[in-house]
Amino acid sequence: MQRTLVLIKPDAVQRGLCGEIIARIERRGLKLAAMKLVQVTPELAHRHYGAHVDKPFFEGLVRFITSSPLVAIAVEGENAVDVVRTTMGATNPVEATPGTVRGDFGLTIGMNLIHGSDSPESAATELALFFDDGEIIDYERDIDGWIIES
Ligand code: IDP
Ligand code: MG
Repeated sequence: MQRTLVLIKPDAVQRGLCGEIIARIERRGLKLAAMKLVQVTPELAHRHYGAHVDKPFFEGLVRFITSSPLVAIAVEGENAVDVVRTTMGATNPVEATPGTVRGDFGLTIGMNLIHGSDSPESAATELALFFDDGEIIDYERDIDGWIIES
């Protein structure tokens, strides 16, 4: 079992796509373990996207991610990190496969709708930025016996 951080980015919130994106995550069989609307501060943006600080797009990325609220979700399930990444599609929507979030709703790389952690290690770091321990809820779903082979 893994947990990963999903961010429904400001462009998707503004476009009214939260329900659509959450539905895709749920239909995949993944479980919501925590969820909240967050107005990201420049400080949080710098911590979350610290790996990109030297990239030419960094300043624009921080401006975008702090421009309007986003939805932060702790997503749980078997191989959650990779399953979320394939559900998202490639970083650049031009290259994202139709059927993925970015491939169905995105057009430009700067507004690509969704974030998902890229490894279990970054998931742990990123989840800690957005959620306190007590906010991530451990609970059982009866349906899981029909989603996950025992
Ligand atoms: P990812 O979101 O698919 O993991 P990363 O390479 O980690 O992609 O980049 C983080 C975010 O930075 C991207 O989702 C995108 O919003 C933005 N970004 C990445 N590359 C570019 C670029 O070349 N121009 C503008 N924004 C970019
Ligand atoms: Mg990334």
